[in-house]
Amino acid sequence: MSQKNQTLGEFIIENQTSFKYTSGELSRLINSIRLAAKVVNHEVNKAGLVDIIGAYGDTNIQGEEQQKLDVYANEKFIQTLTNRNIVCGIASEEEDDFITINSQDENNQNKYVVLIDPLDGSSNIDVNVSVGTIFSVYRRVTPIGTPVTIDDFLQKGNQQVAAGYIIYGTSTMLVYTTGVGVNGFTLNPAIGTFYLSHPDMKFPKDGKIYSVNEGNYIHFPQGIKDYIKYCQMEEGNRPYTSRYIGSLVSDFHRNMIKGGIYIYPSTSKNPNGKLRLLYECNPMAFIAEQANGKASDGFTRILDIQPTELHQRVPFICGSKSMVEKAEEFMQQVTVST
Ligand code: P6P
Repeated sequence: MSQKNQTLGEFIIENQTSFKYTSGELSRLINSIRLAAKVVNHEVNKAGLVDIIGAYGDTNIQGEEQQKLDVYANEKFIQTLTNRNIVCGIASEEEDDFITINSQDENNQNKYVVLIDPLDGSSNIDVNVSVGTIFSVYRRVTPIGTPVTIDDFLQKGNQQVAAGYIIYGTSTMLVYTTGVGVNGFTLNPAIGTFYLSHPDMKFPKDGKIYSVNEGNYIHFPQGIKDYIKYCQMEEGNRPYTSRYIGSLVSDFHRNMIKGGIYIYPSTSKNPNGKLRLLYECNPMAFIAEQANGKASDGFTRILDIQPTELHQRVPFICGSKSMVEKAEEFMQQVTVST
C-alpha cells in the first residue's frame, strides 16, 4: 500500500508488479517522463525571466536561440523517450506526423508508443498562468521489430496502458494512472524529487464548479446552452460557480480535487470542438474514469471512440460523474426533441 511522501521512484518499484505487463519497460517509460518533466519545469518556471532577457534580441543572454516553450517541451520529451530507447513511436501535437524510433534496428523490441501534448495551454505562459503536459501510452499493435504504422496510434482510448499529466502550477505535479487508480506526485524543486502527495485521487461524485468558455455561448449546441442555464439556476445546491482557467490540465486538476465539470463542446465554428482526441481527451478521460469520474462527447464514452486521424478533435465533457450525466441528459433531450 502506497504511503504519503513515498518518492515516485519508490512508488513505481513498489507497484510494478500490480501492472499486468510487468516487463519494467513501462516503469522506465514513466521514469523518462519524470526526467523530461523536471527539465521542462525548470524552463517554464523561468519563462518570464527568459522573455525579459530575450527582449534584447532573438537570442538570450547566454547567446542561445530563444525557443518557443512548446517547441522546447516537445523536443525534451521526444529526446528523453528516444535516448532511453523505450518506445518505438511518438506522436505529438507539435509534429504533423508520428515519429518512428529506431526502425532500422530489427532488434528494437520496444513495444510502447507515446502520444503527447507537450505544453498544453502554452499561450498562458506570457500571463503567468499554469500550463501542462499530457501523455498517453499504448502497446503497439503491429509486429515488434518492424517500423510503427498509423494503426499503432489510432487505437481506442480504452486500450491505453498508461496516461498522465504534469501541471506546471503553483507547484509542479505529475498525476498518472496505469489502470490501477490515479496518484499525484508533487515536485520538491530543491532536490528535484517527486513525492507522493495525492494518493488514490478521486473525483467527488458531484460538484459545484463548471468550466466552459462562455464567450462561445451563442455558438454552443442547444443542449449545452440548456445545461449552462441549469448550472446558473437558483435551485438545490445551485447556482454553481464558474471557473475557467483556459488551461485544460489546470481546470481538470482543480475539478478532480474539488468536484466539477469541464466542457469544450462543438460550436458552429468548430463542429468537432477544439480538443484533440488522441493526446488530450483520451488520456484525460482515462484518468477521469480511473478517478470515478466520467468523460464523453455528450453521447459516446470518449474511450470508446474509434480514432480516424492523428490530430482529430472531439467535443469533450469530463468531470464528476453526476455532473457529466446531467449535461449528457440535456444534450440527448434536445436530440430527441429536434
Ligand atoms: P479557449 C489550450 O489551448 C486548450 O487546448 C486547453 O488547454 C484549454 O482548456 C482550451 O484550449 C482553451 O480554449 O478556446 O477557451 O481559449
